[in-house]
Amino acid sequence: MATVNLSTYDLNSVPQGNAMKFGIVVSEWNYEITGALADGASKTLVKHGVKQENIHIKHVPGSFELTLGGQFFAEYTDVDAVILLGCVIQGETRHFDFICQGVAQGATDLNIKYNLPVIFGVLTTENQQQASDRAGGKLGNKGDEAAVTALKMVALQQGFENELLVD
Ligand code: DLZ
Repeated sequence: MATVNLSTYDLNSVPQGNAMKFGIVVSEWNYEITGALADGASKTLVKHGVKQENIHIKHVPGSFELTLGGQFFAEYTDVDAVILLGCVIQGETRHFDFICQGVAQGATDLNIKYNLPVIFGVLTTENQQQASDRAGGKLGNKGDEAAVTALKMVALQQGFENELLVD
């Protein structure tokens, strides 16, 4: 089966982030994966004009804590968007399901509660290989994709705030 690099995107379609600020919350569980996601997200933001000093990275113990980490950014900072980065790998128990459900719903709730783009950059995989493939491996880097999504959502919001019609 042919492999597809999920992180391929049209560079010209990504807004410039020169005046934008971002918070990134990174889970320490599976850090060899989540660290690579954070690296990808950070580099992608910089590639699209975001100043290094406007990228704020904080760590939480596990993916379940990503929601509260995101809430701290929303409550205590003036970032334009938050990127949540984690990696949950299926184990023998149902822990996987509860963590995935919790953080997915938590991220959704934050978006709505704060009217703030909170990007879901959590890998939910069956094994380590699937995670590596998506953290800088043959299927790209989900952190890059999360950064592009964040840039697009901030630009969309700013368009609404400036009463510009956006396609
Ligand atoms: C406990 C746990 C397990 C079993 N697996 C993962 C995982 O694959 N990825 C991850 O990010 N975190 C895991 N955790 C930790 C939980 O996210 C959380 O930190 C603990 O349940 C404490 O709230």
